[in-house]
Amino acid sequence: MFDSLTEKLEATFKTLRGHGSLTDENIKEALKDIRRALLDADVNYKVARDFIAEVETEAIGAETIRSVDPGQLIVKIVHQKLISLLGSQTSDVYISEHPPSVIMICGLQGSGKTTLSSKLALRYKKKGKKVLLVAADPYRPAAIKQLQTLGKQIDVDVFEMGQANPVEICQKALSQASKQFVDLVILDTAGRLHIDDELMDELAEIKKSVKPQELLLVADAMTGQDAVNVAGTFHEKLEITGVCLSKMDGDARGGAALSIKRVTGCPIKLVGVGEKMTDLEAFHPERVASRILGMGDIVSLVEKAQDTIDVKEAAKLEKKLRKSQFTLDDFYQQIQQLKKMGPLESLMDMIPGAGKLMKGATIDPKSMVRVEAMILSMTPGERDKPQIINGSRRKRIAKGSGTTVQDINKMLKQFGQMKKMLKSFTKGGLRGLPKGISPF
Ligand SMILES: Nc1nc2c(ncn2[C@@H]2O[C@H](COP(=O)(O)OP(=O)(O)OP(=O)(O)O)[C@@H](O)[C@H]2O)c(=O)[nH]1
Ligand SMILES: [Mg+2]
Repeated sequence: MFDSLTEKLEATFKTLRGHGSLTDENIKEALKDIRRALLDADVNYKVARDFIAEVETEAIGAETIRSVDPGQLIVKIVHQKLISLLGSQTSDVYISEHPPSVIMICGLQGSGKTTLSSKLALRYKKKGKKVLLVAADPYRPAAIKQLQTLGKQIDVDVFEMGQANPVEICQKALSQASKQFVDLVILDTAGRLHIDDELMDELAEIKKSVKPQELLLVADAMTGQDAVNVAGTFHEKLEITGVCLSKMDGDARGGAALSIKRVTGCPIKLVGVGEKMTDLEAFHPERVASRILGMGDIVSLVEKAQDTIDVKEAAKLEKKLRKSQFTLDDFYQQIQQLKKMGPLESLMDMIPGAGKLMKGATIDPKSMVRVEAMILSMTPGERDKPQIINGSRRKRIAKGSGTTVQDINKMLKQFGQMKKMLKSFTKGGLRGLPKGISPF
């Protein structure tokens, strides 16, 4: 989502690098460009103005350090200031040591509350917690059904009392949770189209009665500065403990993420990056700042890989790679693992420099599907020893996979090249990566 901002900042830094040293003039020029880039990304104008003033003060103060590359120096300052703008430290969701811990989810209609409640439930279920989801939206009958469907999908219990009073629902849910030794209760409350007194009063009453450890607001990142205003009002009225930005996978420009902490004082704790139950990320200011500046975010990438890749399978694969026994079957398994990690474009942003490298070279999911179909149309023997795939076999595979013989030729050639490349990788190029992570 920060693509355009990243691109503009990179262009600014490149121009600066062209100069031998920093002067007041080239600093001013660069700052003007950075300010414009922030505003284009829909950052609150006061936030952008203060940001620029802070960078300017430091850059002018640092001007005397002549030995440093001027471009580098500004990048360093902007990086630090971005981290502070995004909230400095990672604020994780707080879970009480005395169960049940209560997380109350609130926000406007359609912001993503029910989705986020379920994603959170899955997150803590994976950590071994017993979770109870509570349908505290009695106004829309379909709301209960939606939560039940998601609960079933992730195998988490859902508490509901139909159209009863929401305060009562939450109280009853809590007493049931205590009896059943639930570790974490997540309250999915009702949303309204606009912020109104009725909504606020109801939420305040629930808060007073169940005393949640966390009161999280879900704000739609796509709404930009509106999300910031909503967060401000909710914080003022309810003292929320954190903001979760949903729909960060959309084409939002990043302004909400870059403004919320500074404008409202409330930290961003989580981000929703898709509709799937696993599309939830913790918000790490430093990593996001690095991503914005095109420095990549290897830590998140490795974490994501560790989370999704079957470590045992990966270790087996590594062994095969060393012995150069990588087959088309293994290739197929790798494609499946990759698909689990999410869209390739989002992974590319995390690799330093890859964003720039991949620019324009779109990764076509359709071609991945084609490769899958080709491999699936082969016999086990062919997958094991691609060298036996002669002309007539190629024809058969092309027919079976709805492709052409040329496509098969191309794929086999690429596979051969990849195998060669992987072999050279395993000969020492992989040391920097943690054990069990393959080079994909
Ligand atoms: N792409 C994307 N879609 C999301 C994300 N979070 C939620 N959605 C979608 O947004 C829509 C609304 O989400 P809900 O979770 O139902 O929102 P809600 O706040 O509970 O809505 P109400 O209960 O009607 O107030 C659904 O179609 C979700 O799939 C996200 O992070 N990314
Ligand atoms: Mg809902």
